[in-house]
Amino acid sequence: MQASSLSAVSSLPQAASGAAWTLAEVLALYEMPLMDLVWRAQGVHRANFDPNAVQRSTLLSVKTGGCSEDCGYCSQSARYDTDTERERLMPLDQVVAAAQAAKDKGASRFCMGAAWKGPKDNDLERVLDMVREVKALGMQTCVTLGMLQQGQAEKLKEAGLDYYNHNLDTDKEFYGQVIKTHTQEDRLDTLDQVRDAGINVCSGGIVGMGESRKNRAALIVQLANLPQPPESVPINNLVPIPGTPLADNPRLDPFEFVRTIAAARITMPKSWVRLSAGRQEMSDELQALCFLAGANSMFYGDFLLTTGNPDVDRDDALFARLGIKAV
Ligand code: SAM
Ligand code: DTB
Ligand code: SF4
Repeated sequence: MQASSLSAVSSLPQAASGAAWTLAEVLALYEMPLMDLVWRAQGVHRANFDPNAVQRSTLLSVKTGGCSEDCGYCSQSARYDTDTERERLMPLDQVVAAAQAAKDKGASRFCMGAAWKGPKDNDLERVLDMVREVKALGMQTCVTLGMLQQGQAEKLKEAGLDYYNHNLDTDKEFYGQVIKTHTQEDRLDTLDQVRDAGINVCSGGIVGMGESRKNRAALIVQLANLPQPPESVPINNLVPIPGTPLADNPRLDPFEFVRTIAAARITMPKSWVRLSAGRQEMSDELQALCFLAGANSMFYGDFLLTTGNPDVDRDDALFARLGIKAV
């Protein structure tokens, strides 16, 4: 095919206007020549966003390790012997100081993560204080606390929460091979509660866990076909954690990661697609290709939750070299 004009590329696979995406359509995106796919994704990106702006959130693990859940990729599951030390819920003043430091470095959102199956009511009260105080600094707020019980999302909304992160993580067909203590259906239930409470949804997944391309496409279909697509879609590349079952998993071809970003951009044109875990191992050139494929948000700060992220100096230099502005 001659893919040298916009019209030629526009005639490539796409869901009918307003219709749900099918697995065949998203698989067809994955199977396009990479240059055509990236060009198509960049076209969708430009029609919906400033192509030279990237949103930056800083993460903080406010409660680390000792999690009851069996997620085969995670350093924080109590079931695996990893280097992550268990820590209690962080005092409020430390959280606020970290948020202020992130704001001073130029992050617009502060995301607080807890290694829980879900929050107990008394833990939630302490997180609500964190949300209120971080919001008062003039930052957007995000938390990722696991599965919610009835009424908890409303309390978070009242405290001023802007985003709740809860990933579908992987195709429902593959889910049980990696995550043994809850189902993807449980996660969908929490996403419904977040949506109903009027909080922005942040939901995406992890690639590189040994899933097939079909599994990756199915996850994208599922996210895109939610009653309303998530406002934020994190795409994580597995960070292999020694001591977990996925520690020695073969690495995903980086171009397959780029294809996943592009498929998310094309199927969720108005969502912020987040280039998430795994960035520390990526070259600057690969990250630039991810931005070209439609990624327009990322985690900014020297740490993710328990693992490293590129230093802020490296990220600031990359933004300057690429002419990207932070939003
Ligand atoms: N316990 C909560 C939960 O499971 O939603 C919040 C914290 S959990 C660590 C947040 C997300 O981090 C997971 O859903 C997963 O997508 C991502 N994640 C965790 N460990 C990872 C790893 N080793 N590599 C890539 N992503 C990872
Ligand atoms: C998301 O999708 N990725 C972030 C955030 N949401 C909470 C977490 C990545 C964790 C990577 C492994 C670690 O540092 O423990
Ligand atoms: Fe616990 Fe979340 Fe890690 Fe699963 S991903 S073990 S729920 S912290």
